Amino acid sequence: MAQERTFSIIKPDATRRNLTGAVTKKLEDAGLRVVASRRVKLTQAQAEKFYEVHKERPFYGDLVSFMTSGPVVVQVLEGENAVAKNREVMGATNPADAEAGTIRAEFAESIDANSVHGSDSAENAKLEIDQFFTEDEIVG
Ligand code: IDP
Ligand code: MG
Repeated sequence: MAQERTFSIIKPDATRRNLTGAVTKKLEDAGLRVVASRRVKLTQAQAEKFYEVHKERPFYGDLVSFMTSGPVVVQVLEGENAVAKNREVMGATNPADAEAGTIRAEFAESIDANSVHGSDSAENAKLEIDQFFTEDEIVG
């Protein structure tokens, strides 16, 4: 498969515990390249827009609060089959179900404070990347 891009967020539970490097190492060890990265504190509006697909879910309010509770690191990852590869190295949403060695198995605190976000499709990856980065900020 050709090179592909995906979007990643290192979530507030991970930045709070100083795990930015440890999480990034897992991504790099999986063959993903960080081609853009920025540490930011999401605004309420940014978090609401980013998680709009989950608006009707009961956890939406808590999710937006959590994602604005501290700094995050937004990243563009590049590599072969990057969307699927990132989902694999992230592990299942609930860390209790995540495979050993995955980011969530090793680092997540709970199903909501689960250390990382990763796009679930190439189409969503493009939309998510476009929310945070311009093309000239992505250097492959
Ligand atoms: P994903 O992050 O593995 O793609 P999604 O289903 O897209 O999982 O959910 C987005 C985020 O919402 C999760 O990463 C997690 O932080 C939070 N979340 C998902 N399900 C629950 C839940 O049942 N309770 C609380 N938070 C949840
Ligand atoms: Mg998702």
